[in-house]
Amino acid sequence: MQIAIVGLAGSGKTTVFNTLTRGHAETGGFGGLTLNVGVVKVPDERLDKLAVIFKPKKIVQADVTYVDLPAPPASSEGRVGTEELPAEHLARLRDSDALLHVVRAFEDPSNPHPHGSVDPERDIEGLDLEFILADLAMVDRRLERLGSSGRHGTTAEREANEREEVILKRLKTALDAGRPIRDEHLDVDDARAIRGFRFLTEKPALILLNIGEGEIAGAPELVARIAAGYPHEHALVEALSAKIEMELGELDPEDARTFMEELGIAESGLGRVIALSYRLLGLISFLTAGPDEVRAWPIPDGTAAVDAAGAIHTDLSKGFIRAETVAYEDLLTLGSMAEARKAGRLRSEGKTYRVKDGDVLEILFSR
Ligand SMILES: Nc1nc2c(ncn2[C@@H]2O[C@H](COP(=O)(O)OP(=O)(O)OP(=O)(O)O)[C@@H](O)[C@H]2O)c(=O)[nH]1
Ligand SMILES: [Mg+2]
Repeated sequence: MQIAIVGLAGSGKTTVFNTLTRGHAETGGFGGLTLNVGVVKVPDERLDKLAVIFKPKKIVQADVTYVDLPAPPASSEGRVGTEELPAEHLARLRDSDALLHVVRAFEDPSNPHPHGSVDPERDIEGLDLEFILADLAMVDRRLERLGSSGRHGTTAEREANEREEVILKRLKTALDAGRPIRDEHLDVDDARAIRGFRFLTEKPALILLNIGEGEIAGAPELVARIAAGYPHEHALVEALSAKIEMELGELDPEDARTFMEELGIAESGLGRVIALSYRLLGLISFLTAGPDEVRAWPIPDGTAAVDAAGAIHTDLSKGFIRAETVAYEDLLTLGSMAEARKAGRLRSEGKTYRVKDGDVLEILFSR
């Protein structure tokens, strides 16, 4: 799973990246073109609790990759233009599963906003428009090609082309009206037909308002206001003081606690953002537990047991017999798989069983 950190120049993308990855990438680059990549372990206290029971050799958390993309340079017309992004960056962006859109909400007279004022709504709209234009350019190019060469080929090819044309025209109407593709409620077949384009406005987005340290108390109100004005599908709004979180991450836990008390912060925003990005991607975790390892496996919500087995290894999916399943809470209360079985809480589930978050699975398979 990969999440792209996007946003206007100087909004705090690299600061957020450092916070999430506990990294030390250079901030304040102002239009520098460095791309940062980091892997973040998803905190999951269930793993620690299971480890007490199973005493495994290791604990493996689920992970998410974050890519910090530099803001696109201003185009000749003064817009930020995705077309000006280096090809490698654009490919990274398209290959991401979701967007973490960092928006400047902090005031800092010593570091003026490039547009002269701090205005989160304007900035959100600005970047959204860029992404809409980038998708629209792809749709137009493809429609043009389909118009000229799409009439050739076998019957099956022509039919597929016609079908694609219908979907793309629908997307064009939406994009022309300023609507992101994720608002279109495409059915499964249509979504599959356009998957190869990796449209930017189809990706789920987490709008992260980067607030100043003096604005933490007002954060819920700000989030509510921005969310009310952003009624889009697969979009969440959250606030974080990136600079503070980055500084917190550099302190040892005791000092961090004192610092948080001084600032009146109840909990660190870091875990919240990681958990939110997980939710945004529609991911859940199933767990495996044994003497070797206790581990969380990320899968899309709705995954069938046979496919969940495949996330561990393709052999497990090919030779799938059944999944011995117990809910994490039951396992924790009862203390072992054997006790769970005695208590009738261990279920044998077949291929099509829809795996739930926190299911502890043992896959039985034949080679
Ligand atoms: N006062 C204040 N400054 C911040 C905050 N977050 C980031 N900054 C500062 O804003 C400047 C830009 O932050 P970066 O994280 O480099 O922003 P960026 O979006 O990565 O910038 P580019 O990569 O150049 O587009 C740096 O000087 C940061 O220290 C904040 O919450 N409060
Ligand atoms: Mg940066």
